[in-house]
Amino acid sequence: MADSISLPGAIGIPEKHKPRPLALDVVYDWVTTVDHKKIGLMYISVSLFFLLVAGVEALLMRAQLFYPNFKFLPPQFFNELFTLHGTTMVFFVGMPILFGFGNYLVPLMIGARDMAFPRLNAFSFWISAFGALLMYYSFIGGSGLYGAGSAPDVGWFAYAPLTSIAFSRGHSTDYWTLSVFLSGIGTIGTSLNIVTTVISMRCPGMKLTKMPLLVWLYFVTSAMVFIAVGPLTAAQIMLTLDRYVGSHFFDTQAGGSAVVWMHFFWIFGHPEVYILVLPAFGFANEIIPVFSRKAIFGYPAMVAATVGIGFVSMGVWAHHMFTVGLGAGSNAFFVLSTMVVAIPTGIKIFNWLATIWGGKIRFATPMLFCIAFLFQFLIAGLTGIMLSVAPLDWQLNNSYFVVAHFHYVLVGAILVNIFAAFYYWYPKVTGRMMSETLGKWHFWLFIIGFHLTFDFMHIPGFEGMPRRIYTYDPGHGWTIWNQIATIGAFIQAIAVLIFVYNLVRSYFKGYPAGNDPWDAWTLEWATASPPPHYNFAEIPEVMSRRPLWDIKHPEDPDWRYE
Ligand code: HEM
Ligand SMILES: [Cu+2]
Repeated sequence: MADSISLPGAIGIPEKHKPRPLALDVVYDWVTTVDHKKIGLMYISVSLFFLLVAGVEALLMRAQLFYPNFKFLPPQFFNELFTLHGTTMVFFVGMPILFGFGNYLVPLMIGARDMAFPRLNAFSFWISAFGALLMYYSFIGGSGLYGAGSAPDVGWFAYAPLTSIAFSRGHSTDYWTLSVFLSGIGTIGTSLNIVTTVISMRCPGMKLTKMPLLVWLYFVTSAMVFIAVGPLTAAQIMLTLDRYVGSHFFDTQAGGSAVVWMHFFWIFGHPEVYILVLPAFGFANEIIPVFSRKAIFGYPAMVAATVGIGFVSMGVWAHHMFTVGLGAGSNAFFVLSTMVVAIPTGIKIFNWLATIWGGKIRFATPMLFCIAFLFQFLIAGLTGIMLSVAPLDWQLNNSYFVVAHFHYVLVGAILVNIFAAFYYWYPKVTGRMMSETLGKWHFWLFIIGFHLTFDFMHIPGFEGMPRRIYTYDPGHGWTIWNQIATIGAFIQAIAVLIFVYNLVRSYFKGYPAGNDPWDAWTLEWATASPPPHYNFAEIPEVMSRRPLWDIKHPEDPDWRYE
């Protein structure tokens, strides 16, 4: 373990001499903190909790789908489950966990002491957390927990007229609208913080062309949030006006249009999947080089591809609406624009492979997850291209082929790289290593479970199984594929429990990590583990994209070649 580099001034009062804070002091400290590291960890902890909640929802749905005509769950509750599962996983797991990592890492990686707006940072976290709580309060806020509770039941994209006051009685839809609206405000606040921090708080020498790629990914992601979240927020305000003030924005019977809601939602919804996947790409950009012992291949192309994806992904949204009847002209445009996304994405996959090629690979758990990500993201991309062919999408739209495709991206690429990030940066956050043995169990069980759940799911999709059905007849030949998928889902659940156990156990019993257990090259590894609250006693100065490489290899520094 290379534990050699720590910048001057990292010395403080030895822990053992500090008086033990009272529990209340600790709670007060976390509740009132404006420290980006603590706020990042709170984002990550709350999201992990909701990952387990949404995971249980997924298991309940999979159990219901194990047998044809199974009566394990009532249909109304199934509608609530997929609505909550989808909404929670996207808005209260994916976004906050990725912004949690961004909050923790971006200031450290650019050599700053904190985010540009610490109080806004705290506000953004608490309003997002409140949004998540409000969403689940809906279960008890209405008429009881089981059966017709008032949990939202309109699906995660809440199409009109399902959400109209005529169809959606009570406040179930309002809980969806308000909690997603609040999480949107939090996300915009955090994005504003990240963009301002990246522009104005980089340490001396860190030009934009010398920033770690992960920081670039968060920069572009945050800029996309500004553009994408606005339309969703506006549509939610219009929906609430339709429900309570009698306007008719989405009311097709009164001069409005249900299709307009779809445009507004997917103008947000498609960039949203890139807002989720770009930070996950960023994790791969940091982990793959360190475990291949080679600098990333094609840094400038990686930056250009990221910006390219940011732009193009804003112009593909109607590929979710090929069956709405927008007309051949616009369908053709959105077929082409969707296919164009494959170019910058392909560049990224090529550059990751070129980085691994000829490298001295260390198959530690973070790298294993990144290798699985590479393979699974490629498959997810290919089924995405299939669905971008409008005539084929007319057959597969809203089928289980689509459910398999987006889970291949959300689980196979994003969640898998989030796991990689945990194993990679946990030593920095806690000062202890996660268990590699438990890590390997987590990895192999999760990957086997994942492929059992989502590979075979494409088949009933091809055979016409619609999404969101709570049961099906035995005669379709879908039973075996659903049973394999359900078994896979439970295997994934066991893997996630091993992961949670590893997180908790390692906090108390993990090997001491030191400052730089992976012999890495970016600035966060130059601080102590965990970093002091002020991050750096003296703001560092960098000369290349791998500042720690330069310090460790003065005989052959990177700045000579950049
Ligand atoms: C890890 C294991 C997971 C399993 C077994 C699982 C299972 C399911 C099931 C059974 C459905 C309902 C399908 C239907 O009835 O149409 C569903 C829908 C969905 N899932 Fe997952 N899921 C998992 C992870 C995730 C993750 C990590 C995300 C996002 C980050 C996610 C996002 C969604 C979304 C957006 C929907 C659509 C909900 C809707 O139709 O409104 N899932 N999932
Ligand atoms: Cu899309």
